[in-house]
Amino acid sequence: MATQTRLSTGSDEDQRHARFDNELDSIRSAVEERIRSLLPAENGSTDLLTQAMRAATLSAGKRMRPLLLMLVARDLDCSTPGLVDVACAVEMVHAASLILDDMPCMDNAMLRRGKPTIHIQFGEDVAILASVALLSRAFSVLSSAEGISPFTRSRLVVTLAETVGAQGLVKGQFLDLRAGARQSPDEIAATNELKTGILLGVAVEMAAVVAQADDSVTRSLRAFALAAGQAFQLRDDFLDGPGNDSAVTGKDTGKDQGKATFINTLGLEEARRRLGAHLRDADRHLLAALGSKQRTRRYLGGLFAQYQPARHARPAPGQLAGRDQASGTRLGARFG
Ligand code: GRG
Repeated sequence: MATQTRLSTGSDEDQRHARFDNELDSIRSAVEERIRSLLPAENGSTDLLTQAMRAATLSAGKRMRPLLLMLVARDLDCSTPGLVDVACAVEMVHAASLILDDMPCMDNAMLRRGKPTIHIQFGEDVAILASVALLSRAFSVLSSAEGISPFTRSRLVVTLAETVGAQGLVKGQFLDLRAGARQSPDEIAATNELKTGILLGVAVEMAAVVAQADDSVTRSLRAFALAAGQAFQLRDDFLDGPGNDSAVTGKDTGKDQGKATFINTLGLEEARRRLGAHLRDADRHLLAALGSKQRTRRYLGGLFAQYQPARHARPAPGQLAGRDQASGTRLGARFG
């Protein structure tokens, strides 16, 4: 009897992992399928604009923002069908921003998601147009999302527009490009918030708006996303560092040389410590927002379990390729 209980406890845990992995896969597939149908269909081999839009959104990204949006909504017991469209709109904005970020006048990157960047594949003119077209498609998708009231849709549109604009993502990118290599830790954190945290923040905020969550829950969710965004930007900076292989990360490395990042300014050890502190903050805010609901927390735990910056910033073989895992430990505990 005792053996049976032990065996069934072990297999329950495995089943829980498998069920969660399936849930993540099915959200990713639903989002990708929906993006495919929301974008214009390719009209022959000369239709470079459509090809570029589809390549930028449907290439092998993690879909972190749509996953966070959908998981937070499920943790808030909301399953409105239109949520997938809201998630697709956020992913389109993200893809539009990556196209521009990679261009020669910005990061001048050659490789993204294991493939040549969009301007390398299609030309700079097409890349700019594809980015603008994706951005405008994102807003049209949001303004007609199924099963969401006109009032809520207009709130979503305003929220996303303010996130992208001159006080949001665009400002973050401007600061990243032009603020210079000598910045204080607070200035670096402010740039990282605008560049990365703000789009994670809008994803969880839009889930809260659709779920009609209380203001206090929405505030905690936003604080969670901003802390997770700081952690995620640090993870991204570690991936840019020496010893990382672009064959593993799928993108160029060394792009942060001469830039004000925490690693360049404060060193690897302090950057690693901050990453752990931000993850623990994220965990605290998530607990305040969602209590015992675990989907969002498990996803974030899995994302960071796949990458732990070693003291020399080189991921162990396969560290980035692992499956999503449910982390039983406190978020950030392993980062010191
Ligand atoms: C027109 C929407 C728009 C924006 C203009 C160019 C720009 C302003 C902003 C770029 C900001 C930027 C690229 C920040 C980096 C964020 C980041 C950490 C990207 C990597 O995200 P992942 O790892 O990528 O989620 P995948 O490929 O998995 O989707």
